Amino acid sequence: MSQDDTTGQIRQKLVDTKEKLAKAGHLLTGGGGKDRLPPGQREVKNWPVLDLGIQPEIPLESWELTVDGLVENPVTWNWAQFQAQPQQQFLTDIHCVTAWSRYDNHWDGVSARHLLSVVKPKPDARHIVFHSHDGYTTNVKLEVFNDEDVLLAHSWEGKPITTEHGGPVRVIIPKYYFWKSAKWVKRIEFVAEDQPGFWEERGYHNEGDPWTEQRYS
Ligand SMILES: Nc1nc2c(c(=O)[nH]1)N[C@H]1C(S)=C(S)[C@@H](COP(=O)(O)O)O[C@H]1N2
Ligand SMILES: [Mo]
Repeated sequence: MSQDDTTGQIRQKLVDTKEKLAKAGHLLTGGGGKDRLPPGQREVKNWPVLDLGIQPEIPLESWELTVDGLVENPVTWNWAQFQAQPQQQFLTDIHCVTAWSRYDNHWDGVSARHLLSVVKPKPDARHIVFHSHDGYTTNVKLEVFNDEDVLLAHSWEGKPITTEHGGPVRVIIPKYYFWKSAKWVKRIEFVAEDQPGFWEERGYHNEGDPWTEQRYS
């Protein structure tokens, strides 16, 4: 192999790596020239656990996710069916309303965009309610869920998401405070009228954009 060919190969590797990084960076919350840390937040390296005092254990054999309401094609997936959906990797930051942010979380799971392509929301579907095994609920507009960085995650940093962090499957909505990211999700319901969830009924903001500090209502 000539010197030139070898250099060419090395360069291509560099380009590939940078392309991957650029693609990942494109999915980062707060990318596109903004500061990375939203106002009033501080960066943490650990991953705090927040819940209502219940951490439901759901064996994979009995795990199910139902997606229903105002959709053309409601589905209930068991674990094998969920795993059979196209799997994608995501790299996102977490911003919790209790003022911690955690950068560069690697997730594996099924994209919201894929889920939407399967269930096909009806025209009158405007809002989504997430229902979890601990009785927790949270709400977002359909347009917030319908984003390229939103997913149903089963793995974090290459390992199954632990029970305390919402495994087997939790929602990840990176552009909003983390209370919108339902742990132990069991049902995703499409509705016409907005239905405030657990924290939204208890003084949290109905939206939750960290960049404009939509913390409390
Ligand atoms: N099912 C469920 N999901 C939930 C919660 C909860 O109590 N139950 N807490 C929310 C809040 S307030 C936060 S900050 C994050 C915490 O996720 P973590 O424990 O993995 O950091 O989960 C959100 N999703
Ligand atoms: Mo939170």
